[in-house]
Amino acid sequence: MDMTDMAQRIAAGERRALAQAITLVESGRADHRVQATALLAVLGQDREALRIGLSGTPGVGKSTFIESFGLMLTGMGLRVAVLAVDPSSARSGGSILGDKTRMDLLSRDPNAFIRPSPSQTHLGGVARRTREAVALCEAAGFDVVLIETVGVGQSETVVAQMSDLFLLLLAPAGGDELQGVKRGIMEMADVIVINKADGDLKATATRTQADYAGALRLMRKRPQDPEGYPCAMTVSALEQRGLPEVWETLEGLSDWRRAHGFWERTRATQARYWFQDAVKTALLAQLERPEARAALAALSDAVAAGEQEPAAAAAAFVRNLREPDA
Ligand SMILES: Nc1nc2c(ncn2[C@@H]2O[C@H](COP(=O)(O)OP(=O)(O)OP(=O)(O)O)[C@@H](O)[C@H]2O)c(=O)[nH]1
Ligand SMILES: [Mg+2]
Repeated sequence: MDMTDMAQRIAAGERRALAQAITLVESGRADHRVQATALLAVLGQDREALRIGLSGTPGVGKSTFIESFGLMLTGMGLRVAVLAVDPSSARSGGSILGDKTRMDLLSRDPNAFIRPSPSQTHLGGVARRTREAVALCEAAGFDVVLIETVGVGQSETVVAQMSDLFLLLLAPAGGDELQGVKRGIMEMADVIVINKADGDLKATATRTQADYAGALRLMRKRPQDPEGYPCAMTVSALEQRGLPEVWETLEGLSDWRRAHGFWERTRATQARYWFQDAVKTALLAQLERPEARAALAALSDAVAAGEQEPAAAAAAFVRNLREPDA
C-alpha cells in the first residue's frame, strides 16, 4: 500500500480509505505497524476536531445519546465520527457493531462515521489504537470525534488521555447512588449529563442533577475550568431534549479553554503521554524478537545458575538490544 496515496484519500474524506487506515492501525502485524506509523506521519496534525470522551455504565443510554446527539450535530452541518474503547471482551460481537441498530440513522448519515472498537483484551493496546484512529478521523476532516467507553473504571482514564472534553452520562437515581460514582471519575468529568429525564423518571432526573450539581460545587476547583464548570444537566436522549444545551455547554467550555491556553496545554500533555507510551510499546516489541528472546533465555539461565549477577546481566542485555534492521 502506498501511504502517500492513502493519506491523500483520507484527507479528501474518502470513507473507505479511512476505514482501511483504521484497520491498519488496529492490526497487530509488524509490517502493518510500520505502515501505520508512516501514514500517521504523512498525515500530520494540521486538522483539529473537537474530541469528546463519553462514558457511562451499561444501559445508561450511551448509544441512544450518541444517535440523537450525533444526528443533531450532522443536522448543524458538522461531520461526526464515533469511536469506542471497550475494556471488556465480555461484550458479545464487539461493542458498537451490534449497536449500529441503535444508531441506525446516524450510521446511515453520510456526515457520520461509526467505528466499532477493536476486540482486544489488553486495554493498553486498544487505547493506543483508538488514539491513532482519533488522529485519522481528524485528518479526514471530522469536526467532532466522540469516543465512547463503558464506565467500568480504568477505561475512563485512557479515554480522558485522548479527549479535549469529558462527558459522563448518568441515569436518574436516588441520593444513595451518588456515592456509587467513583470520585476519580467525577473529577474527570467536565459535564455530567443525567439521561432519561422523561416520563416517570423526569422528577428523579431533576433531583439527581441537583445532587450532582451540589457535589461538583464541593469539589476542588480545577485551573482549566471557567466559572460554573464542571456542571450537571439533564437530557432525554430518547425524546431528544436538552441536547442543544449540552452542545452549547461543551462549546462554551472548549472556547474558554482555547482562549486561556488550556486547550494547547492539555493536548501537549497528551502528546507527551502517547509518545512515552509508544516508546514503551516499541521497547517491549523488541523483547519479542526471536534473537532477543533467545538472549533473554540464555541470560536467565546464567543468572539462575549463579554465573551472572542479575543487574549486570540485564544491563548487558539492554546494551545489546538492536533495531531489527540495524
Ligand atoms: N426513558 C428513556 N430511556 C432511554 C433513554 N435513553 C436510552 N434509553 C433506554 O435505555 C436502554 C439502554 O440504552 P442504550 O442506549 O443501549 O444504553 P448504552 O449505555 O449504550 O448501553 P450499553 O451499550 O449496553 O453499555 C434502552 O432501552 C433505551 O431505549 C432516554 O433518554 N429515556
Ligand atoms: Mg451502547
